[in-house]
Amino acid sequence: MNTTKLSSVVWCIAIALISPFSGRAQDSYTPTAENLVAREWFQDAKIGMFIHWGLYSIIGGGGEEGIAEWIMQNKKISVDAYEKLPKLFNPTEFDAKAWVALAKAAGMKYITITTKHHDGFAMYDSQVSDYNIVDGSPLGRGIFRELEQECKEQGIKLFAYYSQLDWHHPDYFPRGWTGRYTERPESGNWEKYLQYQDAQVKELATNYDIAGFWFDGFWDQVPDRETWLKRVDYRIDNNNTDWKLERTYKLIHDIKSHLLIGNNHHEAPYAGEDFQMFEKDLPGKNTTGFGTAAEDIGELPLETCETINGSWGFNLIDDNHKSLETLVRYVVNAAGRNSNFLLNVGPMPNGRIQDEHIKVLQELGQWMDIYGVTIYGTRGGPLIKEDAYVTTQKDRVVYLHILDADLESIALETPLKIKKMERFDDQSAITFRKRGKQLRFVNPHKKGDIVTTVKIVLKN
Ligand code: FHN
Repeated sequence: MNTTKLSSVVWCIAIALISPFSGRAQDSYTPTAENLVAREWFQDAKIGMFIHWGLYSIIGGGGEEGIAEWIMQNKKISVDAYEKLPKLFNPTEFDAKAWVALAKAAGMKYITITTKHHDGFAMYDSQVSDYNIVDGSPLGRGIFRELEQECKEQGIKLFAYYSQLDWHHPDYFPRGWTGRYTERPESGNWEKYLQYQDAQVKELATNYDIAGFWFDGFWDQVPDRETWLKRVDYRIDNNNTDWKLERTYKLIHDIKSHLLIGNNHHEAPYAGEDFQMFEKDLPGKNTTGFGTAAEDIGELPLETCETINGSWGFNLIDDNHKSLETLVRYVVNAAGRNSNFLLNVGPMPNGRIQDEHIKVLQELGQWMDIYGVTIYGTRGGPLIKEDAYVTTQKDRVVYLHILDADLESIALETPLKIKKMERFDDQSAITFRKRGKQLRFVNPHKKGDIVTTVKIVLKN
């Protein structure tokens, strides 16, 4: 090695040793065979139910639009005042069996639920802190355990949403850009907080039969909201805190290597993660402004999450319920972009899911009963035209989902060698012309189609 090379190697090692940003995630992560199998399952599963449920559900947004699980932050509620809520949380109508059955009826293959949201209250029987549903609420039942057992019973998987951000724990310090009105002491021990977080994560990974973790709140660690709204790379600008992701991810994978880890940090994946998520957006669209940019889409399985109305947690006045058409188009658009769709409901404080949501979920399930073949187990592509159509593919069949009913005919360029084309639902043949790479056919749209799905069978 020449001296220039040698000095640059020494320099790199020195930077690695002194840099506060070194070793943020597992530097190298090789998923195990079990983990790769789990990723395949995840990609095949395609739709899941997201559930935001916690103390905040009692307040239902306080009569204001846009507030639900963020009420502690948005209404500047102190820890002392918020701590009155557990005693009021008595959702006697909670029925794990009914929730899981509803998810199944909607065609969902997994449930992801808040085991701890930003308010810090654990929805499972945590031994690390008694700020949890079993020790703290009159209900006194571990709803996460009940869901775990019911999911097993009904054959669907369960993921644990876990907020890294914590508005309750005194050691979550330095504060990020949220949780500053909680009247906690302006001091704390960051490492102690991480130990607490990891102890809870360990409980969840060890004691529950789950499929993985859905982390959130990592993005809190910037100085202010303005910085957060700008596209920031948290690897560089994160309030001088180190989340020690490598430690948390390794802890989980050492317990059960198949557990899938995703983190809603809105950035390119970090090593140690197994799937990448997108919030209120199709992958890469970033219409929210705080989402993940197109160039940050990595190689991992993808998942996009969305609210069934406008709120994650229960909001009393939110009537902005999405229609069946909107949800079906979301499912199809996500699958066409090789992504899962995680649809959120915010159950009410009595433990029930709103009737409007039950209805549309059942309708979605009826649509999935017919069209599921074109979604489950497929991969996105190979054809896509924004707002016009997307495709999914499995083996020698491509499913073309036409989103634009007004398109009279479709002309596109593709090397695909086509044996036959037919409407998916009634198998009626579609006449097509293929000259070289040019494919042309009349849009077989029929009145009542939410999307018009065409089955394209490829030649061997
Ligand atoms: O702040 C949370 C929000 O409450 C909700 O949990 C969503 C779900 O994707 N994630 C965060 C915002 O990015």
